[in-house]
Amino acid sequence: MISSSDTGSAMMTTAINWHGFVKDLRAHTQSAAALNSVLALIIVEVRQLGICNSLWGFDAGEFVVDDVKKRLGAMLKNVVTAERIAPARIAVIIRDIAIPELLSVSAQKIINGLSKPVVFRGEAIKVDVSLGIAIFPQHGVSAESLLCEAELALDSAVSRACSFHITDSPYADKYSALFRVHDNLQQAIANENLGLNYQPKFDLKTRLPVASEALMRWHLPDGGRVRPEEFIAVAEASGIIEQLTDWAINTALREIAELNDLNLKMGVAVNVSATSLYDPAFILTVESALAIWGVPPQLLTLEITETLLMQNPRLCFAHLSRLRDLGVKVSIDDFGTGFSSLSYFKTIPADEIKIDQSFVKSMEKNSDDEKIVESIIGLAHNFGHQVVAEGIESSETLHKLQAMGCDIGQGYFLAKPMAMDKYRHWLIAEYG
Ligand code: G
Ligand code: G
Ligand code: MN
Repeated sequence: MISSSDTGSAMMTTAINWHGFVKDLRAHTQSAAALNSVLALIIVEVRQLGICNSLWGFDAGEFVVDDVKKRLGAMLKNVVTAERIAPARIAVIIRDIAIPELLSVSAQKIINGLSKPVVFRGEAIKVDVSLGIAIFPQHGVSAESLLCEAELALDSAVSRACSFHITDSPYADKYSALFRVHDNLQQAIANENLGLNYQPKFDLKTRLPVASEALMRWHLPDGGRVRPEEFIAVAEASGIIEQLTDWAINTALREIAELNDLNLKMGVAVNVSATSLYDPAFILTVESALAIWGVPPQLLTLEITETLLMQNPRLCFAHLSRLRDLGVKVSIDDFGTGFSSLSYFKTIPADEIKIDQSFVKSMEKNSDDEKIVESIIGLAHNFGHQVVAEGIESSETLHKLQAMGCDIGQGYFLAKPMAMDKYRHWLIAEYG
């Protein structure tokens, strides 16, 4: 955030807010994906800030950066964020780009707008900037990849002594790659090349399995498998995610109904991504899938990541409440990484909190992580939520979690994800 004083002579500083910026960028790329709109990320580097510092002092350097940041925020329309992300770099997000080809005009406008010298204590300081630009979704479908592209573009501008550079090489490639993945996923659904693996979740008191988490796998014709991290973001950006979520819920319920018929009454948890939860039709999808497969709603849990929840708590909470009204359970996934505030926590419409596996995995080595796990368990219990620990990889971790009163456990030490055939045989052999 800006902390500044405008007496002109006092110190003026703009704090570096990298983490805040990345969080903002994630939120904006995700809402752009949901709205099918284009956004631009521009990184502006103030050149020769070091020289400015040594000629006029650090106050002057800070003043220049602050001034550039303010001018950037005011210069273009649709600027949603302008943050200092490094000592000499300010990143700007522009949303609703109608014609990406015109971004070179915006770049020129920025360069012109910043060419007027900054006046500091009577000195006119000339500011020289370089710009790196990347466009969502063409150049990157995640905040991280977009940042990389913009940084690379900036490096390229600096190294070629250009005032700005818009990522170009992967432009056409990535655009067509997006469509290729879209087509391939559509075929994968049609040709049944998608599958679900089931990883059991155990009651930690009885050590009996109570449910499983359905994890999507994309089987390639050459025998390879693609993990969801690699295609969910693309599926969101290319608009095929609704179909995927629909498929996952229906497949999980169909397969769970088959287990029920064998008297293996197991719940199932399905991961739901941002775009699907925001879609008002999603509630209908869930309701009709439950009816089609005749599965009691309390056997279905929907896992929503905490990060997604915090992007638009009001809308998410409203949709989650309606899902809970159907009798479906809601689980907050990867909890502890999404910075939800405690004031939200008290109103989260959830049945279950899943502690992020990063804390659980390092509990043995890191006593801070152990404290975090223990605190989350206490917090969740105080609010009447069940707690799941995922990523249990050793008996030591398991015993500690049991001693802490954690309700449910999931992890490689207990059981790995299995295809349905294997999962069914495993259930019958161990508990049938
Ligand atoms: O096994 P694993 O690599 O399967 O899962 C990686 C990530 O992908 C996890 O964060 C998980 O929540 C997510 N994931 C797995 N299956 C699905 C799915 O069906 N839909 C969505 N949206 N995410 C999934
Ligand atoms: O984000 P989500 O909680 O949905 O992620 C589940 C992911 O965690 C899946 O990729 C699953 O395969 C993985 N997973 C489950 N248990 C363990 C474990 O004990 N160790 C590790 N490394 N990964 C696990
Ligand atoms: Mn999950």
